[in-house]
Amino acid sequence: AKTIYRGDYRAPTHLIDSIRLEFDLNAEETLVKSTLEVRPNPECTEKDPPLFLNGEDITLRSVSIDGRELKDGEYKVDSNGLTIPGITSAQKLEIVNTFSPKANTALSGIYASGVNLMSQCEAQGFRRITFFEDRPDVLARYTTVIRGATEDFPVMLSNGNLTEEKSLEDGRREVTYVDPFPKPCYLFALVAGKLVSRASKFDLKDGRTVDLSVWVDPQDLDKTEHTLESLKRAIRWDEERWGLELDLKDFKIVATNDFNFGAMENKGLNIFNSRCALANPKVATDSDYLRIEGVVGHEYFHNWTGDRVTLRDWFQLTLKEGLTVFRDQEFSADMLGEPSARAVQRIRDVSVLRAAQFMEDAGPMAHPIRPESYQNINNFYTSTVYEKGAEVIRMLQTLLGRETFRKGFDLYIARNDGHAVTCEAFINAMAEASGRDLSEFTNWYSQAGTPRVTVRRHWDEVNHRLTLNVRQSTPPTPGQSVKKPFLIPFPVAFLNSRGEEMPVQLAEEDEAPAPGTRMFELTDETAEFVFGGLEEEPVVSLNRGFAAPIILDAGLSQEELAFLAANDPDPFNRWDAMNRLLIDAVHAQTRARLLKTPEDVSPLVISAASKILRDENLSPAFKAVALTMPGEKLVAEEDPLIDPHAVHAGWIAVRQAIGEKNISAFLETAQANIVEGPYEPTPEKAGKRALRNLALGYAHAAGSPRAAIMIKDQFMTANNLTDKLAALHMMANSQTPAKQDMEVDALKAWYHEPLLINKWLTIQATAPSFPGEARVLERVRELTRCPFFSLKNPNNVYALLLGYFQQNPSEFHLADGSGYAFWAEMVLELNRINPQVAARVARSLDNWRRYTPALAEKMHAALESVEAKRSELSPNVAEIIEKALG
Ligand code: B3K
Ligand code: ZN
Repeated sequence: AKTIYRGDYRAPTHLIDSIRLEFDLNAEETLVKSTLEVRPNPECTEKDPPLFLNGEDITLRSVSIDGRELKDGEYKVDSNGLTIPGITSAQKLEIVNTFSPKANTALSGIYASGVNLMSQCEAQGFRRITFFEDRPDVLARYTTVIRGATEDFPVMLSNGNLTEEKSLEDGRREVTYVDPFPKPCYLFALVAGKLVSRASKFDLKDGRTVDLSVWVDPQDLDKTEHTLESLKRAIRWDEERWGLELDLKDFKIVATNDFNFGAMENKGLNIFNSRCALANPKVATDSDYLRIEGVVGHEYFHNWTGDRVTLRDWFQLTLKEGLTVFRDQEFSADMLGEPSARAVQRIRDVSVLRAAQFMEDAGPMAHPIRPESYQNINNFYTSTVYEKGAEVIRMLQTLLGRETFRKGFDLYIARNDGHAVTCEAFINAMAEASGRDLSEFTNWYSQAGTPRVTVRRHWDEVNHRLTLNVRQSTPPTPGQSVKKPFLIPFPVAFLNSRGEEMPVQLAEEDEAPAPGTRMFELTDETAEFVFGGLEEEPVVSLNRGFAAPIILDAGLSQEELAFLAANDPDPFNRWDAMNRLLIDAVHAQTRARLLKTPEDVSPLVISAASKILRDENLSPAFKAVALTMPGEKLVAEEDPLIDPHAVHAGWIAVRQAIGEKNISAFLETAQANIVEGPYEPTPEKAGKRALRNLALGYAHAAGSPRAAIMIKDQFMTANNLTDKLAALHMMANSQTPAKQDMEVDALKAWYHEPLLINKWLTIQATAPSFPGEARVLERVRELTRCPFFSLKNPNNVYALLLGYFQQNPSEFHLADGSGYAFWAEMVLELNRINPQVAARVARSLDNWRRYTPALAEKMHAALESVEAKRSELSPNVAEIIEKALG
């Protein structure tokens, strides 16, 4: 496949000022008439270049210029698009084409979802609707006319304002939408079908009243309240925190069960995967409620960071995604209120980054947040572009301070509104607002890989001075063997033996600052800091709040980690210390298994866990995150060679030891954290549920019969999905014979609700198998053939197959390689149906080189078996496989 390089950007040959689209809807075959006002781009340096319009999987019917139909030979059409020479002045171009929504299983362009039609144009779906310059720097004004049978399509929506609505003589209806804002075609949307809505008026701060609505299948109307309320909170927050107002009279959200991604920020008409939009206590857990609020916020915030200020080219993706993730993280944190609750949000965000992005940065797909090249842009909607991109924005806020950052943000919006720009636009606005040269900072945009920061301490007992020697280095990544140092914010705090913060005073300074965190910056490969004015040797608390996305080796002993886990006033670092103790404990147990030298789980980690569990000053929500076992994959990632079975056994041993040594405390905690009354997804109540379920999990893992009874009872009586699902999950992960009945009961009750079926599938895919039971591989394979699973439905695939391939390492990495063979089979099947989904599944074998040789060899063979079908592979999958083998 062809590689596209960032440096090869050329301005468009022609500009398209306006487009009028007329759709005659039909699920089998839809007809599109597109009228374009085209003119040569004065900024194009080529002399009289032909006009090229992208078009894929669509059938051209006719092309006319200023009313004259072009004959064969006056244009050229192939599988990539339409070429028309001789457009050297402004012209009116009329194109008629058709496509089939029903046949569109790639879910890109316009496709059928149940009885409805949905669109998804980002990144390159518009070319599957009509011929157009499908690139984000061509901004046009859209008028969309939709005609459809009244019976099939009682609702027809597109971007902008409804300006006309009429019944046609043939029993169809026609609607016209005009979008007042010029936009790139990736933000176009069309939705039609039998939808109903929950609507509400909303008063903006500037005095205008707007219409908000959430559109769904009729059976989902009772799952839209949280969506609508989240949207209102997002609008209010964007006004208050960033001074940004909604620019439309009307803002719509649509939910669909068939969607490749989480959601899409189409101008004024956001389309959501139902799992990121629909909630009620029966179908959504506490974390679903949070995720929905976050994603509704994310898409809404794109209206300014993405839609009004858009991208010049797809290499700039992080300009809108990193920034908008940063904004949605801040929104979610603000919705939680007080600082310790906000910390829980930060802990969750960092956990996601460490689990997914650090792994990506260490594998064959490692890329800078702004990639230098790609084969298929859809493969670059990654946790690097999104989550690491958000960390890079957050570092800017940390370095410049909130107030200056806000000035820079305002400048960025004001200056670039209505334009398609590059990441430089953001950096330049920040540099100008702060008066600071940020050129050193841009390494974060151009270099891949996670920096390692190592800190070594020297305590001078005579002079009471502490020296920190800091070294940063970043391992090589594909195509980047040597790295320059990064500009890294480096917060430092000191604790005395009572756990109180001490002043952080440089030895050369005369005055001690107030006790607390002090911000420094790392700029070179090495740095030395000498601190004085210290009454005793402090315990250091570094990179508080995860100020930089680095792997920090602070050189802390297990005792110091236990001290921080018990005492650090900074909740993030307190969690981090506990988390590190847990990870180290699993490492120790894994090693003990590999070396066949049994050892007890460190009493330090057990007592640290018990202290947190019993600490009356900590919130339940915090205790729950602090005592959550780190994922097996996260732990394994730090091993020189991964043996998933040894890690699994080590993980089980640590959880069991913590459970056994604290069994009564866990049972008491479970008892004390029952949430009474009707279900509410508030942070306090959700925190209690999380802690109760965590406590039950530990007690159950330690073999407590009482815990088993409480779990069963919870499954039967819970008035909410959080508790019910947690109970089912705990049972499915244990050897109890009662689990079969529970699983069957759940399936019967959940059969008609796709959201619940997906949760059920994930439980099956991520459970262990015990002696005497069928292997998970066999169960998963069987489930792919059952009537409630379809390879055509991305959510089914993510729930079952990604669950198995990516969240159940000890069952997937079977010694005989049969798990990998099944992976290859699924990738090839999906490749024919939906290349984007197939490519996501394909990434499950990315870091095969990291495994023990026996496994690595079999993973390699599976990759080669897919590569052998090269000629059948979509460009999406081909790129992933090629890079994995690379
Ligand atoms: N911008 C969309 C992503 C679309 C994915 C295309 N492969 C969702 C979001 O980030 O808001
Ligand atoms: Zn986004």
